[in-house]
Amino acid sequence: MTNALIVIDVQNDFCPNGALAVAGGDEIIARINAMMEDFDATILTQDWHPAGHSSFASSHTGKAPYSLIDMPYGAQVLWPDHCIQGTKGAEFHSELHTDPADMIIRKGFNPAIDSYSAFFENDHKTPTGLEGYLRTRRITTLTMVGLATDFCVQYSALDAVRLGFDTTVLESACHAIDLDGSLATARAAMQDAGVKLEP
Ligand code: VGL
Ligand code: ZN
Repeated sequence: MTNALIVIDVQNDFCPNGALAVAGGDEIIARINAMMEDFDATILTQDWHPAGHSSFASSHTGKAPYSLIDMPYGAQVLWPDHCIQGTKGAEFHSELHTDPADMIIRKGFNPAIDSYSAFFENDHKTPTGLEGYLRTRRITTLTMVGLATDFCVQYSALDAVRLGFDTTVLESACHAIDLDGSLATARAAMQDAGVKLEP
């Protein structure tokens, strides 16, 4: 068994004072840093949108942040502008240890499709390349931590089990956005799909 720690989107915009701040988002960082040495590989993901991205409410006239829109690939939540390529908000939080990372995978750079999952864009078809990276490194077992539990962590974990990886979400090292009960829905979906939820 070769295991990897997948650290999802621990970026300034998802931490307090960020554009899409997750309450307590920075409180998980010390724990994540300490875990890195226990894994064969550490992989970081980075939400990385071009300005004017189609997941931004500001790109749709008359649409408010956190409302829903129908995209060709399905329903999409519209977000405040966040994690714009090259901005301070898109940088990793300064407390996150990035030197131990073997690989940093960026996602959400396609202007027309959002990408919550570290494996596939929100059309559930366009790969990010992470699957091939893990398989060629013979990594079979994944532990996921980071932000946000109910969006990028959830979608990454669901894709991971579907692809056959042994997948655990360590809930104390994640934080949720929790829009209209989305955390409870996400936990149930992950459990049903065979993701191991650990405190
Ligand atoms: C995320 C909403 C939009 C996340 C990314 O990292 O969970 N959520 N972009
Ligand atoms: Zn995003």
